[in-house]
This record gives sequence, C-alpha cells and structure tokens, in this order.
Amino acid sequence: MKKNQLITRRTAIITGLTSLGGLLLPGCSKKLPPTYGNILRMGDALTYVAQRTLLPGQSLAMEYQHSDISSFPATGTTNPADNTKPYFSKAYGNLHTGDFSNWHLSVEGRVAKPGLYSLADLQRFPPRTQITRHTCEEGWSAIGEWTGVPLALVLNSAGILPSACYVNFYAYDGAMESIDMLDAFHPQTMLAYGMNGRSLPVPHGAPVRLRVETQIGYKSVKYLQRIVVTDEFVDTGDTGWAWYTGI
Ligand SMILES: Nc1nc2c(c(=O)[nH]1)N[C@H]1C(S)=C(S)[C@@H](COP(=O)(O)O)O[C@H]1N2
Ligand SMILES: [Mo]
Repeated sequence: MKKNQLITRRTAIITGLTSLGGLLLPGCSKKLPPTYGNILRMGDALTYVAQRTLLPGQSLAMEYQHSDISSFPATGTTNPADNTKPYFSKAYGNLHTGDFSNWHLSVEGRVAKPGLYSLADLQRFPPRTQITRHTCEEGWSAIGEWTGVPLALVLNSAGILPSACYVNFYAYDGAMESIDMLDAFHPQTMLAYGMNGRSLPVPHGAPVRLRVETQIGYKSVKYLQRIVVTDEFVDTGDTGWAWYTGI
C-alpha cells in the first residue's frame, strides 16, 4: 500500500472513532483502552474501534428456545466459600452461611446516588429472562436461561454522571472486569439472579452475576460485590486476554 493510501485509511479510522465518540460516549473518545505499545494488545483498540464503528451498539445476541438449553459446566471459581481454595473469601463464606440474606451490591463512583442494593432491591426492578449461548475463551460453549435485572435500570436508578465512560465489576474471588457504556446499557446486559428457572447456583456465581451477552465468557463476572462507574479505564490486563472481545 502506498503511504498516502495508508494515511487516508488511518484518517478514516480515526474519523470514525471520533464521530462515534462524539455521538455515544461524550468525553470518552480520548479514553480508549491502553495498549502500552504491546503489540499483542493493539488488537484491543482495533477490534474495539472496528466493532463500535461498524455495528450498531444495540444489536442483540441471539436468543434461543427452552429446548436448546444445554448442560452448563461451571468454570474458574466455583465456590468462594471453600476455604481450601486459593480464591477463598471469608466475607463470601459468611454471606453463604447466611443464605445471602446479608448480601448487598454496592453501586459507586460516577453516579448521583451511590448505594447498596439487596437481592430484594434488585428483584423489585422489572425482570428480564433470556436464553443465550455462553462462549468461553477456552473453547467451549453452552446455552442457558438467565433471569435478572437489566444493568441499565440499575444504572439509571443510581444516576450516571455525564463523565462516566466505563463500568467496573468487582467479585468476591478477586475477579474484576470492565465494560464500556454501550455494553453497560445494552438491553441484554443484566445482573442475573436466576438460571434455568431457579436461583442462581453457587457454582455459577450466586447470588448475582453479570451477563454480558455481546462479549466472551470471562466478562460475565460471577459473585458480584461492587460496581464502580468510572471516567477512567482501569486496567487489570495482566491476564493475557484482550479487554474487548466482541462476539
Ligand atoms: N468471579 C468470577 N467470575 C467469572 C469467572 C471466575 O473465575 N470468577 N470465570 C469467568 C469465565 S472464564 C467464564 S467462562 C464464566 C464461567 O461461568 P460458569 O462457571 O457459570 O460456566 O465465568 C466468568 N466469570
Ligand atoms: Mo471462560
């Protein structure tokens, strides 16, 4: 490719990004996920820009029928109350002993009304149920039914401040993930408290987990403890996996 063609292309990408940023993420266009010059992580920014430019942010992940529900392995952390495991959490152990009646989700950061939400509080919002395919980066997938509250309803109730760009999710086992506002307000992104018609089981993230149907499995954080709305990209990128993994 000739140099000026390259420049034209680059300009097109940057222009696309800027207009998207101006349209959907006011104040966030200069806060792309960092790559630290790490060539393996450059894909983050490129995949992100490509997907955010070409696809409407609200396109839905496929939903399935009851008859499609499959067996569903539990992976990663499967019980933070297990004190023989390195991911053991005493706090989670206590909540587990109390049948999660003392569990609260903290919603903090760039919100007008930070606060604690009990399971009952979350269940008072209009629920949503969806049957979707979970795809793990390790190469398996499974179909399950999830019931919960759309994250958008909780964020709206907490009142997102204009400077907000990302939502970070912290779990009792130390897991942390972040998503941008497009995924946070995606209609299928939910705080799930039910799976296949029952309360969410411990191996799958009880009492409440995140479901991000537009991205790969590890974004769907189990054992939620805290949600922090931020205007800054917080990187925990030492896992070796990309930050943005649209599917
Ligand atoms: N807190 C927490 N959330 C997590 C994980 C984990 O280890 N801890 N594993 C992630 C990965 S890699 C996948 S594939 C899914 C697995 O969900 P499942 O155990 O319900 O199948 O949870 C994700 N969320
Ligand atoms: Mo995974």
